Amino acid sequence: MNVDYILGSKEDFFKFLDSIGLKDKVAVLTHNDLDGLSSGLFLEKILEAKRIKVDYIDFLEIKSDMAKEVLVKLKDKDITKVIISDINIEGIDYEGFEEMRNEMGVFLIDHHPIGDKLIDKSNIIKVVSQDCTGLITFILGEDFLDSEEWGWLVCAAIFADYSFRSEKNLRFLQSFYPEAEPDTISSSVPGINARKISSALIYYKSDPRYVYNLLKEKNLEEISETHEIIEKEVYRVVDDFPKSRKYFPKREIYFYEVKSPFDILSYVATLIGGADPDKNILFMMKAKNLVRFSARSSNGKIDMGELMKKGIEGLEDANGGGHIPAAAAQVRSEDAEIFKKRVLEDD
Ligand SMILES: [Mn+2]
Repeated sequence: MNVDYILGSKEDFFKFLDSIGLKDKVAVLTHNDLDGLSSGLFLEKILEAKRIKVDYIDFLEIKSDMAKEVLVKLKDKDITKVIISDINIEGIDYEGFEEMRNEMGVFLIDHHPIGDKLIDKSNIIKVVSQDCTGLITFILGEDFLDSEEWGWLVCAAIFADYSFRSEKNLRFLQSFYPEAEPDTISSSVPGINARKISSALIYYKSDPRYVYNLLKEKNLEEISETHEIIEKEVYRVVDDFPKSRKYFPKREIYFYEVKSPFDILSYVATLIGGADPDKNILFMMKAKNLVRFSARSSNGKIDMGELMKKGIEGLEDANGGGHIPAAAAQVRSEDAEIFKKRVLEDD
C-alpha cells in the first residue's frame, strides 16, 4: 500500500535505524491510546527484526510539558536514540522536543498536524490525520512484520481512529475482513476488538503498559473480561442519564455529571451524544484536584470547541477546546462552578 507522506519518507526512517549502533540505548515513546499502543508494538517488532534492542518503552499522556518531563527519564536511563509515535510532540511541547533533539537522536512518526513553530523538519514522518500511526508503522514494517499475526491489531487501530473513512484504508481493512462495511463496522471483528481494547485502557488507566503486554501476548480473553466490567458501568450511566440530567433552556444544553470509579467520561459522551444527535450536552466528571468536561453537539448546532474556550478564559491551569460537535475542557475544582455558569447560562 502507498502512503502519502507530508514530511519524511520510508528511507528516512530506515536510515535512522541504520544509524543506531551497538553502543546506543534505544527508547520508544508512544501515545497511551490504542493507535499509540499498536504503533509502539509494530515499532518494537521492526526493531527486533533489525536486531535492535529496545531499552525503554513508555506510553505518554498528552500534556503541555510532556517532552521535558520524559527527557529527564530518558537521560536518567542514558538513552541515545528515541523513536516517538502518534504524538504531535513538536506542537505540544516544542521547546522540550528541541531540547530532546539536541541531547539525542530523535525520529518522529505522526499523523497530527505539524506544529507551527517547527523549523528543522529532518527525521520526521508526518502523514494525513486519516492515516493512523498504527497503519503507518505497519506499512513501514511490511517486510518485517507477520501480517497474519498482527492484521487484527492494525485493523482495530484503524477502527479506533476512524481511519476507515478514507477509501484506501477501508480497502486495506477489508483485505483482512472482507465483510466489514462502513455502516456495520462497529459490530465487525475489528470494531469489537477496538472497543474491547479501549475498555481495557480505561480499566487499567494508570497502567497502559499492562494492556500493551496483553496485546503483545494476544491475550484477548483478559481484555474481554475488563470490557464486560466497563460496558456494564457505561450502561448503568447511560440509563441514569435521562433521570439525572438537568436542562438549561437559555443555551438549550443538557448538563449531566458522570459518577463512576472508572474514567468513562468521553466514552459516555460519545455514546449518548451519538445516540441523540439533536441534543446539546455538557458532561462533567470530577477527578482528584480538577474537574473535566466533555461537550457534544453532534448536529453541530453549537460550536462546542469555541464554547469550551470561552468557559476557561482567564482560569488558571485550565485548558479546553476541540471541534464543533465534540470538545473537552478541564479546570481546577474551585473553578468548576464559574466554568459551568459561563457555558450553560451566561451571554
Ligand atoms: Mn493516533
